[in-house]
Amino acid sequence: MSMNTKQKATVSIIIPYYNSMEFIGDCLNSVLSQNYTNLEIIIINDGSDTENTGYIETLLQDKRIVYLKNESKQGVAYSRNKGLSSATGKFVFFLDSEDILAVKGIDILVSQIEEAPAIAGKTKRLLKPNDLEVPQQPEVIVSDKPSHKIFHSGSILNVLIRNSFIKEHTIRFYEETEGATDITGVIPFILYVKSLPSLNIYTYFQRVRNDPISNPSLVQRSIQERTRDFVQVYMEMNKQYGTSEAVKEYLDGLLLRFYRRQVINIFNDKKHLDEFFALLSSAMKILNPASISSQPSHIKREVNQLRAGNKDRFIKGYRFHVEARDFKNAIKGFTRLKRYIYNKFFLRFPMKENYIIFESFLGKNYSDSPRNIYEYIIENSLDYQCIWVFNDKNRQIPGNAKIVKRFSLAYYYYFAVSKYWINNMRQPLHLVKREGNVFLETWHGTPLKKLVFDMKDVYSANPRYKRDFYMQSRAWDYLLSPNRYSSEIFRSAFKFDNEMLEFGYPRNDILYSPQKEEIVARVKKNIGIPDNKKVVLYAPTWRDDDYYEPGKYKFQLQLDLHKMKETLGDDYVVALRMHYFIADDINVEGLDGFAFNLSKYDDIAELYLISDILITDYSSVFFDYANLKRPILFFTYDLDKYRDQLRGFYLDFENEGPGPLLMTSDAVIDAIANIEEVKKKYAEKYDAFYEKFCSWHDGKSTEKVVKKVLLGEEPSFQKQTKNYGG
Ligand code: C2G
Repeated sequence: MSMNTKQKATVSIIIPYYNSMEFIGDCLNSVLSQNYTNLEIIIINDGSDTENTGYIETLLQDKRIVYLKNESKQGVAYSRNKGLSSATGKFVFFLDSEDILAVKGIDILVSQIEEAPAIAGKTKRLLKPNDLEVPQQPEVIVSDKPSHKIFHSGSILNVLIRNSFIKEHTIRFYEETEGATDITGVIPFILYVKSLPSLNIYTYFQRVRNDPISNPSLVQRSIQERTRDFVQVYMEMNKQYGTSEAVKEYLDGLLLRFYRRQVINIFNDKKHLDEFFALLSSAMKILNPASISSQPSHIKREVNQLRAGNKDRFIKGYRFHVEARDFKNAIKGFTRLKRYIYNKFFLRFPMKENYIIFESFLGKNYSDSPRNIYEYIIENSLDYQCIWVFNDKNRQIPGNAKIVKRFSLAYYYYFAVSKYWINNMRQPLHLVKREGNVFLETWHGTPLKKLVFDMKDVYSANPRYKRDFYMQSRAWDYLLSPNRYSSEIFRSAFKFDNEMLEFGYPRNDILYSPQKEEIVARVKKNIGIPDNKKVVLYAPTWRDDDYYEPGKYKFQLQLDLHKMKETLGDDYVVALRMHYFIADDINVEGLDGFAFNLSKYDDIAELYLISDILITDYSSVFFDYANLKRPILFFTYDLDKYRDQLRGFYLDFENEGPGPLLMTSDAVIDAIANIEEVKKKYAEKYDAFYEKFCSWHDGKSTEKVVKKVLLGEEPSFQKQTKNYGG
């Protein structure tokens, strides 16, 4: 069969690698498991740091791997050139170290190339794991496409190239820039090859990295850096190959494509105006004017002004273009229109110095630290106009706060004019903060599960999660911290570098209140829990992988409530409290008077107060509950999966946890029946736990926060200096 003769040809796969440890394993696996085995795998370590270098060196067992190393970072072009110099295969294929080859990808490309100098496969963007399962066409179809179409994005990836073609035309990448260097390797194809075969089959998965902040890929660098590189490459290639009509047309096409997609963002920051006007102007001056004939009229106008070097008119036109785009977007729907009004009008209204806008758990509750801060203001008759955000416009709360419905026009108005924003979660990305605004982020718990930049995941439900989080948290002037352990985590996980208020959580003041007993009596009465019954509170968290849609998570109750009632019903009742992300309703039918579904109850702190025992899993609730020094049981039926696959923990939970980890409903019932023994057994661990996580709390956290943030007083108490480790 002809297949066998083709199998003999070696394919050199060139993989430049720079600090992308979390991806290279998948990348190499996809290469090593190709059914086409005659490979020469050339990895060029571009001066990665020690940890990354160590990691990659542990992967190099296969004899087909050629490992090259740059002493310091030289860039992708240099590395690819180095790879090319040592490539001995009949074919060459460039693969990036975060990307993945499709099963049989190389086989299909080799079997279809015939005599062509190169062949292109189809590329799929890789955002989430199931993108790898994209359905393939049942039959391989090869069609001829013009070279400039194959390389329309300027990328050299996912093209199997005949090495003799590379040698004949001395293909090399331009090393003077970091980005846009692929183009330089593409030029010979544009010069010498009219069309190339192209497949209808996915052969390459190109990962969209989810952490453009700590580890940006080349295409995720700032628009300014990318523009500088692009223009430099454009000019240089024009100098070298501009006399070829085909290359000129190709380069001009790339320039116009880049301009149309990116220019709207380049001038966001006025300080770049002169530099980028000059840069773009110099590039546009050598553009062939015929190439703009098919462009829309505003692009034509802008390009002509750039060519004429007419800065003032260009800026005017450009601003008009931006305004027109914003307006066009705004009138696409009421939601967009409100955002537009917020940006263009409300933000220009005078700021109200004594307005404070509060939100807790995305407008679902009147709760958490924002509530305590608000109540401190009312109790002390401080002169502020308070505004609360709720999903339900008819919410009633104490005091005379203005209630606004989340995302209504009034909501935007009050966010725009209020000097103070107090929120326990992230604000929507589109709520741009104005100058002079003070944002107090209270956050909502001591972290157990890994957060944001400490999450090593390569995929996530929202690939923009890390970037968005980063942008949102830049707006926080103050972040509350409940303990030293959290302060350290917030610095690394959020990359938070503004002021951390290490006062403990206002939400926990109630747990130290002198009126505790009255509160308990009132709350129990309101709920209908008899005085003579003890309360077990079950408050689990949510699972990242179990949802109906983003923000709406499933929860399957694993506690056997009927058995609990039988065994413990004489002494206890159970308060069930699901996380605010849980959409499933808990069924308490037939359990009247024993099980109370309090998932919609406003403030969990009141439920802590009325309960004698807490059952939770991986929720931060136990860090707060421990302030009460009451027993805690962990119902961790899915511990391995949760810890190892979903999130990973900051804490040696099994050893440091202030209570037992129980895997079955029966074990939980048993522990409750023998709670005195559990208490004794965990007494020592509990004390250590309290010391590490609760000891900043003294019932006065709210006062400290208000004095610092609103009244501008420096706290008069001693700041904690003891280092608790962790
Ligand atoms: N919560 C609640 N009821 C639950 C679970 C949580 O009212 N059944 C509230 C508690 O105030 C808790 C907070 O929501 O402290 C955060 O819940 P977690 O279960 O810890 O989960 P998450 O919302 O993912 O936040 O740094 C902490 C983390 O970000 C955790």
